[in-house]
Amino acid sequence: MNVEKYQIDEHNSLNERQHKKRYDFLSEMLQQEGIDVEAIIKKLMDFQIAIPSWALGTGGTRFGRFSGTGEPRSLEEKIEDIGLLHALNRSSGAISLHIPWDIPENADAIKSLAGSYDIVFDAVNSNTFQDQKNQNYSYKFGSLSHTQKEVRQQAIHHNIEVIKYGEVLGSKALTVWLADGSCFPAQQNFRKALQRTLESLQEIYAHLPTDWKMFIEYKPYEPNFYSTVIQDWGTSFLLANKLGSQAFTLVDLGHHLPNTNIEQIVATLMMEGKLGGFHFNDSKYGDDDLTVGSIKPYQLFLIFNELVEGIEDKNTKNPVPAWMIDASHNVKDPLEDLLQSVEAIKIAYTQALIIHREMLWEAQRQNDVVKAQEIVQNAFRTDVRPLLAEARRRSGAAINPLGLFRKLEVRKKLVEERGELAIATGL
Ligand code: PSV
Ligand code: MN
Repeated sequence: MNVEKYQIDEHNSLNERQHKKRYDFLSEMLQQEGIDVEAIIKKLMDFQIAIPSWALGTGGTRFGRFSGTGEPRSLEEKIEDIGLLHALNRSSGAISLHIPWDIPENADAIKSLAGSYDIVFDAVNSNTFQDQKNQNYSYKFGSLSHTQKEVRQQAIHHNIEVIKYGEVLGSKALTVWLADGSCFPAQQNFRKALQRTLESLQEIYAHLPTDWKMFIEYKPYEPNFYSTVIQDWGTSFLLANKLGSQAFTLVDLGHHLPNTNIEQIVATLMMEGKLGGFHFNDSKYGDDDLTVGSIKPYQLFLIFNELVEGIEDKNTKNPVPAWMIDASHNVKDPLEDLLQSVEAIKIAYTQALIIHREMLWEAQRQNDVVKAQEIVQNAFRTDVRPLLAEARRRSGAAINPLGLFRKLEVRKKLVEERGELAIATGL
């Protein structure tokens, strides 16, 4: 199914009056504070967040999976789902593919299908954390870091294949996340494992097209529980530096030990021009992969404060990071969950945009701790949702995407089309 333009127009005209009141009130207040509201609206209209191809179905845990209904059965249907999201919010105009979960068999047809929904291909992700059918060697004891050359070669070859798939689709980045590590002390020689990983990555990097980036994702534990070869941002940063100017660190919000100051990591990486990409999600304890902003919205805002600070500072040479969601939906409808996540990301981004930078820098220069806190918390406590709604309205999206999703009974229609038991590939 598609969400048609007339359905959006009808919804918007029903909601327009109330929206206008809220928007006029907020924009007037912000303008009085010297904030360029039009510039923010423009930034919001341009802001796109890639949807992971693996998160359009219901996820599970190692204890089981409670399937949803009407899930996309193919890559084509996943693109159709993202098309629905993008029609509703005009902020989900990209897809991040995981290979081999989502191999584009007919790349031209997939590319033109995506194009018909105004969707482009973001980073492609390799998978050497699971064994595939017909694979010669197992990744049980690692992939790019494996002690045996043949296993490493197989994993290197897979990454090169993933680049090739991405090239045909117009992707411009490869994300490498390794499950490699160890479950028990002394199982692995840390130094040698990292050295082997570097050498494997160097071989992959040599196959990277010149206009591509490589994102190296770190994670402290899981599925290995004692050590992970690329355990933290420092290790990823070290590898990215050794590889060269096309390699960057990717920050996944769920890949930190409790209470890690992620915003400071972001700032450090941006200072070095090495923050390449983001995987958004939220968590209470570990890599919970929950809806963005559902547990720690203040942390998300503080992260965006650093991102905006880094992006807007002309002296920072960091490229604008690739924005992606990496979540798993165990109890919610995946499409509703993704709509909520995109909204949460844009709220945090907007709250960071309304921070009065000059005033904040001055308070920091003066060591006026109280004022600095007031400035950022004032932004955080502002309900910026009317700005998001206005950006959507102007882009031809719905004033209230989730409201319209429910009103149109999208999931019910997808079930009618695909059946109750349609199950997506992915997590
Ligand atoms: C690993 O936990 C991760 O965050 C990586 O990005 C994977 O590619 C993704 O989740 C999906 O399993
Ligand atoms: Mn991730």
